[in-house]
Amino acid sequence: MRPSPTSLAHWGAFSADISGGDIAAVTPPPGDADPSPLLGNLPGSVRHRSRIAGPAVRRGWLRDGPGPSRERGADEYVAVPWDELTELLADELRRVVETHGNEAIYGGSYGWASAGRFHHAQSQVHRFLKMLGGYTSSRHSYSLGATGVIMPRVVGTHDDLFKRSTQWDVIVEHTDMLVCFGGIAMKNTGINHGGTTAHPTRDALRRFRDRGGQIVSVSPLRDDVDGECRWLAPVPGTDVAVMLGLAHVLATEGLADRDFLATYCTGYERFERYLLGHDDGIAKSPQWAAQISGLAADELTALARQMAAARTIVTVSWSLQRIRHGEQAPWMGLTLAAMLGQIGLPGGGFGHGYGSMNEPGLAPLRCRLPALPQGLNPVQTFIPVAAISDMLLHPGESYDFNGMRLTYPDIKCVYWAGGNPFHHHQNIPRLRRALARVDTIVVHDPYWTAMAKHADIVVPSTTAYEREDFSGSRNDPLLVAMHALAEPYAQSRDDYLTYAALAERLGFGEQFTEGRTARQWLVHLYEKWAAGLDFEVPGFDEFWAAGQLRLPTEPGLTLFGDFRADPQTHRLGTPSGRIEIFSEDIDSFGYDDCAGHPRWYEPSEWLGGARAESYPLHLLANQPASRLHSQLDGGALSQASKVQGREPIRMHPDDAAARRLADGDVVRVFNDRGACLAGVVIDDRLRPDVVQLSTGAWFDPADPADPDSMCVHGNPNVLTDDVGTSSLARGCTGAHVLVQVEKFDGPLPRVRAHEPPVIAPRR
Ligand SMILES: Nc1nc2c(c(=O)[nH]1)N[C@H]1C(S)=C(S)[C@@H](COP(=O)(O)OP(=O)(O)OC[C@H]3O[C@@H](n4cnc5c(=O)[nH]c(N)nc54)[C@H](O)[C@@H]3O)O[C@H]1N2
Ligand SMILES: Nc1nc2c(c(=O)[nH]1)N[C@H]1C(S)=C(S)[C@@H](COP(=O)(O)OP(=O)(O)OC[C@H]3O[C@@H](n4cnc5c(=O)[nH]c(N)nc54)[C@H](O)[C@@H]3O)O[C@H]1N2
Ligand SMILES: [Mo]
Repeated sequence: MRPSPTSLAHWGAFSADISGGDIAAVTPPPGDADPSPLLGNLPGSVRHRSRIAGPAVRRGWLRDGPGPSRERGADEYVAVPWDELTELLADELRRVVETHGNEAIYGGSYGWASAGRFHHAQSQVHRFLKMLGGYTSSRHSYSLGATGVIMPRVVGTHDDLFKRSTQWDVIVEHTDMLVCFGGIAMKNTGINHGGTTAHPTRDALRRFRDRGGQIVSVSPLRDDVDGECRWLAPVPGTDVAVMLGLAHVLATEGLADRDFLATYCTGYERFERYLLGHDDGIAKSPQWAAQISGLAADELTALARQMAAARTIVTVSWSLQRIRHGEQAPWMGLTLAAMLGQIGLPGGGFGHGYGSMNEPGLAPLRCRLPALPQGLNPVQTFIPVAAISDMLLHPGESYDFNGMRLTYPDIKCVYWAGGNPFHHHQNIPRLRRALARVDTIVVHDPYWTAMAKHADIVVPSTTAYEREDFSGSRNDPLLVAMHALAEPYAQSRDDYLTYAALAERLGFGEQFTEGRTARQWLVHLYEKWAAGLDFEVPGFDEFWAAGQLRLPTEPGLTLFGDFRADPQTHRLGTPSGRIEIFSEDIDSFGYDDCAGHPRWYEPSEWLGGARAESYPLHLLANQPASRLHSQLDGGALSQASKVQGREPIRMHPDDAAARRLADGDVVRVFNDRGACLAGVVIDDRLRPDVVQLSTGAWFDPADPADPDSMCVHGNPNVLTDDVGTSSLARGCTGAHVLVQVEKFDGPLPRVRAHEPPVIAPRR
């Protein structure tokens, strides 16, 4: 073993012991107060059996040429040499462009890939496809599909809600009550895209409580807050009704800050008519909210009064907008905070995503980070990111999005690098049918994910630990040098080299590489960045040898503090320059699923609706505590969480007893869209009738040839509905789904998710 230099993952910096060409052990840096347990998935990941060893082409595609195919996901592969792969792929791209135009390439390629500013998979693929003449792109994210559209319309930004949020130190010092919808899930705070080197949340909450601060967690799961809190467990998906109930108390008991609403907001009166029931005859009172949410009306009344009497911050986790009508929860949370009148005061107001990412609450950098220039996309066509199956199944059809009427393009080639749609997308049976329709699917990934197993052309990428890079994120003070920890596994290659070879063959090699090796790009990006800074940084070699560089950050921020202090100079980027509790623009779109002010809509998947008669359990498909999404599902931490090899499903003791289930049983989780197996964990920290099965178990169909096949491993996206949040944002709604659970008595199918497919040698 030799000790090696440091690297960086989305969940933290580390140094590694290397043995046999793989990571043998990892050690977090001494400066990280609360290192993420996810580091435990790294040992053994470089040479894991699920790695893609070399370029491969699906047998049917090689035999029949490009075209729709239902064999995807069930076919064998043929190993091809790199030169042949480059030739086949370049020819196919040329064919698609010449026959169908660049719009026919879907290069949205959503996903988290890995940390690293240069080798960032999406930056590389987008740069390459732009030089090829462009591609149909995607907008927004699975994380923040609804927020990304609604918040710019009502507060003029969504980025600043996270980047320039009220900082933990300010909350610790000034806040009395932290009322958090969706909790502050410690499991989620390990992570930030690009990498994060310190984890301050646990310590901040400890200091907050030490000062006498109170946490109220509104969440179906008790453990969405670590340690002491007041736990209110509503029926999932009813938070907007709860917020309206609280708002009703403020409005009717003279507790709403009318000066704040008049000075800093617009449209409160229109909203208040709805709140008080002036037009529909339904007062959104605590009693009304209690009937919907299952919480006690008295408790809501008391809570509202306490919130008005204290320095209170209302936080809304990102999970609350990953549901049908997901626009409403952040908008209503903001409205509730506006009524309290504390937005912009230290420790009061609104927060979005505390406990969703290691970003809200952390000081932002005073400078930008180095980044790979990508150029412009000559193709204008885009889709909201979670509309992929809709697009592939309905070419030429038109749809509403954010006040526009758009048309789905006719996609012939799907090009993916750095993401896993079989992890992130809803209704996998539908996704499989959609993917069967295109001519060619190209996937770059280090691992044989389900997406790679549905590809026609499989490109083996290196992992971040087999190449040199640097990385950091905008709310973290360190730029970290990522030294190569191991040699590239088998025939895997950096995506950069793959694109360079393709570009060369397609006639734009020099334009793509600018004549630089990867190492030369690192130096170039660093030096160009350094030249644009208004402070001095060491030269690249010095930075590289030191392993990290500390950058200046902006401490002491309060969200919208500037706006509060001077609403004229610091107008918000909304049409009125203020917080829009009523938005004329949204109202003018006339959508029946998103009105001009926040309001309660019945979710499609919830325990109060008719669908619950057939599927009486509300499944929360939240983020896994044991990994980042589907990444390193084969790692030690993730594997240790499995029950008989299946993803754990947590159930309340009453729900388990009603089905005669015991800890460790394997169950079939199902609804009318699909089914999966999972392993029972009985836990009373859930509201009854709620079950929790996190995302991220690799999709593993019992019969790969059948698109409706059960997943034997526990991927909840075989169950979720592929429907957008509303006509406004069309965001991902995968966090919630109604299901039934029964004991699985059949012979247990083997989990093959992490086995490579059959790969034949090239004859
Ligand atoms: N039901 C349900 N579904 C959800 C959610 C939910 O709450 N419920 N949450 C959603 C959210 S918020 C998100 S962000 C998405 C996440 O969805 P994704 O971001 O698609 O999930 P990941 O597993 O992170 O996929 C990253 C892939 O990139 C690969 N990769 C890593 N490094 C490299 C590289 O250098 N090059 C290449 N080519 N590939 C690389 C990894 O091996 C992995 O396969 O899931 C969404 N899906
Ligand atoms: N360990 C780990 N951390 C992660 C990730 C990961 O994969 N693993 N993914 C990262 C990414 S990309 C993202 S976008 C963020 C996502 O951050 P979030 O979307 O906030 O994360 P979730 O875990 O889906 O949800 C947080 C909690 O919200 C609660 N919740 C769900 N629905 C409701 C509801 O209707 N009402 C209320 N009141 N509460 C509800 C659930 O109990 C859940 O545990 O997490 C990031 N952090
Ligand atoms: Mo996300």
